[in-house]
Parts: sequence; C-alpha cells; structure tokens
Amino acid sequence: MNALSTILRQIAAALEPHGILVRGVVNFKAGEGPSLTGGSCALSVILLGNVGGSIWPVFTRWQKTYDGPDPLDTWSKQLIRPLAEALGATAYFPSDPPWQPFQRWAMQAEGLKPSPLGILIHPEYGLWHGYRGALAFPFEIDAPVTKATHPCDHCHGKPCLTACPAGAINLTGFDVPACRTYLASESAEKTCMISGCLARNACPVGEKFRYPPEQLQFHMAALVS
Ligand code: B12
Ligand code: SF4
Ligand code: SF4
Repeated sequence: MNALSTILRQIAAALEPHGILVRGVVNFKAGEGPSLTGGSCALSVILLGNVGGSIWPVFTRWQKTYDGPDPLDTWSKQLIRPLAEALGATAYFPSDPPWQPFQRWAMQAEGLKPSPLGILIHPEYGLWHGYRGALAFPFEIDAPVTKATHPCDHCHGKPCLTACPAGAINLTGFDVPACRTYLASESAEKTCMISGCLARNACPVGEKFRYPPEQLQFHMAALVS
C-alpha cells in the first residue's frame, strides 16, 4: 500500500459513513488542472459523490438541526472542507461559481457519457447519481482507467425522449426554458414536482438506485427555487 492509495483510503473512511463515495480520479498534464489554493495547477482531482440514495439518511438527520439556505451544499461542505484541510487539498463544490467542469472530470474518471437529459448515465447506477465535491492535489494519484459501456447506445425505444410533458428532452439537447415553464405550471404540481423528472424516471437503467420519493421532491424543489 503506497502513500497515495493511503489518501484514497483516508477519504473513503471519512466520507463513506455519510454516504459520500470516492467516484473516480482524474490526472492532468502539467498546467492543465484546476487552480489550487496556493496558485499552482492541480495534477489530480478526486471526485466525490452519491450513488442512489446513499447520502439521504445521514443528510436528512443532519437537516433537522439546520435552518439555513442550501442545506445539501452546506452539509457537503461541512464534511469535505475539514478533510481537504487535513490532507492539504483544495476542495471544489459543484454549485460554487466559477463552475468547475464536474461532468467533464467524471467522463475522464469514470468513462461516462451524457444521456439525452444532459446528465451522465452510469451503466450500473443509471441516472441516479451525482457529485458532492472534489479534492484537488499537486501530485498525480495512481488509479485504474475506467471504461464504462454507454447504456443509451443499446436502449431500444429510448423512453426518456417521449416521457417529458413539456417535450424538453430531445436528441439535440435539453430545452431548459421549456422545462422551467412547465415546472412553474399547475400541472407540474401533480407530476414532476411530486415524482421527480418524468424523463429521468422513464429510464430503465439502474432501477434499484432510484432516489427515494423525498429525495426526488427535494431536488425538484431546489431546481425551481
Ligand atoms: C448549470 C447546471 C444546470 C442547469 C443546466 C443549464 C444548461 N443548459 O447547461 C440546470 C439548472 C437546468 C440544471 C438542471 C439539472 N441538473 Co445540473 N448542473 C449545472 C451545473 C451547476 C453546471 C454545469 C456547467 O455548465 N458546467 C460548466 C462546464 C464547463 O462544465 P462541463 O462539465 O464541461 O459541462 C458539461 C455540462 O454543462 C453538460 N451539459 C450541457 N447541457 C446540459 C444540460 C443539463 C440539464 C445538464 C445537467 C448538463 C448539461 O455538458 C458539458 C460538457 O460535458 C452542474 C455542476 C457542475 N459544476 O458541473 C450541475 C449538474 C451537471 N447537474 C446535475 C443534475 C443532477 C441536474 C438535475 C437532474 C437536477 C435535478 N432536478 O435533480 C437537472 C437536470 C434536468 C432535469 N431534466 O431534471 C448533476 C449531474 C450529475 C450527473 N449524473 O451527471 C451536476 C453535475 C450537479 C451535481 N451536484 O452532481 N443543471
Ligand atoms: S431511457 Fe435509454 S436513452 Fe434515455 S437515458 Fe435511459 S438508457 Fe439513455
Ligand atoms: S422535470 Fe419535467 S418538464 Fe423538466 S425535463 Fe423532466 S419531465 Fe420534462
């Protein structure tokens, strides 16, 4: 076991009990990584995220003690920032501007590709996963190159393309204004706002990783706020 895999073990030991998993590692050529706190460029980034409802039980317990804005981001930062400090890493968070290219990193680290919804699809977890943060380091981290199959290539009928009541999902991209207009309508209160994005729900991949109903409603409420 070398020092670098020790870092991955330390991160997993600190975050897995909270449902945040090490999702992958990206190594960069000199000068191509994101900026570190000291001003130099990172040579590696470790992606951290949820798989299915992995974060939900711990997060909702914590949420009962918190009454401020952006609860999921706040919770993630409370867990990841002290770890970054302890490891001498720079932490990034997906919702903090300037937006770091979390999806591009995930494509490199996990070999994932975008679904017609814009979000990346995983061969096992389907559309039911996300990123809670990333830790960047001034050295490379040894990690196997992951190659994933792309489920959309073999999906007959592509049900996600016809499930959206606003027609916002198509092969040329995600029509954000059409989605937003529908979500602000009364009809959405009985559909997407209750059960989550109907197009996402229509995907047959990774069914056992579907988010629980409360988590789906939480994310939809965050999307329209
Ligand atoms: C802006 C944004 C949005 C905008 C999209 C506007 C647009 N047309 O691009 C809005 C607010 C609409 C949105 C919606 C959603 N988003 Co969003 N979003 C982001 C955010 C904050 C920035 C994306 C970006 O521009 N990055 C900057 C560029 C430089 O980075 P990049 O990786 O190279 O960019 C890629 C993306 O922009 C992607 N892309 C292009 N068009 C679209 C459209 C959509 C809807 C998405 C999600 C991505 C996407 O392609 C780029 C090339 O790889 C990211 C977090 C992040 N920092 O990446 C989350 C993120 C992409 N979103 C995410 C999710 C889950 C969602 C929602 C499902 C939220 C929900 N309801 O649960 C919805 C999807 C819509 C739906 N049908 O339900 C996840 C995706 C995880 C995954 N599996 O891939 C991310 C990574 C956040 C996270 N914490 O994990 N999102
Ligand atoms: S329904 Fe099919 S095309 Fe749509 S996201 Fe799922 S696997 Fe991809
Ligand atoms: S949230 Fe609803 S309106 Fe928006 S893309 Fe999904 S199914 Fe369509």
